[in-house]
Amino acid sequence: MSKIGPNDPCWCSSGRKYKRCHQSRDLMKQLGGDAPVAKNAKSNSIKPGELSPIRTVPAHIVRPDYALTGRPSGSRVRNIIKNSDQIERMRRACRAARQVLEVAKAAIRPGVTTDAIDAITHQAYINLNGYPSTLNYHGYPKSLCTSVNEVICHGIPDSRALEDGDIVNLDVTIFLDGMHGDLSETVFVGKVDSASQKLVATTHECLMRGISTVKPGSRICDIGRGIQEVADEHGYGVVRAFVGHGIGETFHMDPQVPHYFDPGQTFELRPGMVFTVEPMINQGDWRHLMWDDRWTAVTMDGKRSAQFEHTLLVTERGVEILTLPEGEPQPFVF
Ligand code: EYL
Ligand code: CO
Ligand code: CO
Repeated sequence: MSKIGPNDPCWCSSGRKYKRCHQSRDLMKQLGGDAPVAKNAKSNSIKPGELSPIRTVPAHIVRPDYALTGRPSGSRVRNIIKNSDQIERMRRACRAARQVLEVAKAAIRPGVTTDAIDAITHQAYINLNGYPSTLNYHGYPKSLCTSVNEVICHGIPDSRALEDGDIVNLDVTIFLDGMHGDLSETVFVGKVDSASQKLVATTHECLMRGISTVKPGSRICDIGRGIQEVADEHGYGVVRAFVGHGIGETFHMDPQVPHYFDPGQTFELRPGMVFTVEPMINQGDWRHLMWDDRWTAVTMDGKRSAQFEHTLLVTERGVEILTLPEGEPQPFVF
């Protein structure tokens, strides 16, 4: 077989240039699967696996602007206050995102590869008439993120089989009715050690404490203050490099939502704003390393990290969580 050049079409038939698709993974394989490994990483640390070919989306599914090019068009959204039509479409997108996440969760067990989770999830988006928002977003190659153990976020589904005792964050975003809906949960694979159980439970508590501050007149920094208070009680690190984000017609827009306390973030919340809160909480140090794939963020010390994410609407009376499970009551109504 002749060697593929960086500008040749990728072998996976994605139609993208090799250098923009599988080249970095293939190189890593040749070099022995080397990923930057944390100082204290255990021998069972997560390593990059093989990627399956890019999955296709049927022609009748309405796509976001970046689906072909990988680049969001950059047409800035002028108004971050959503009207009642936009809010109704956000509710539908977020309800669908929740349904997709539940499908992904139901497939989790030891021995299943994260790529198999991607395949199942990809079909679930399509069945709901939605587009998987991560697919080709800045060139991201898959339909959800699967972040295992010390992977903080943006783990790419690959050939690695989930193992008994793993924790895995499943991060789902759907584009439906012209809106993106974004949520994630960290789940257990088989029987998980008590330290990991505590990390995951506390990370969920961090998310809910942050959300509890959201109401008209409160400030963006109140969210991070709440999250940081809970994490500090347990000696956990709050990741600073990745933040929550405004969401709607575009996947990521203003405002940015830090998960740590930054008193300079005085932006005031108003009814009609929609954004995510998605704290990443580390057992140890808050700092991260990036794998050579330029997507996967791991903890610097090799200890585990957990994350939960909801999409929220600021209402006159407080906050409406748009990505709650069907039938679960809103926890913060005033
Ligand atoms: C793709 C793009 C660098 C996601 C989120 C997938 C990853 C690394 C560039 C934020 C940013 C999900 O909001 C997010 N998750 O909740 N990029 C994301 N990608 C990607
Ligand atoms: Co997400
Ligand atoms: Co998000």
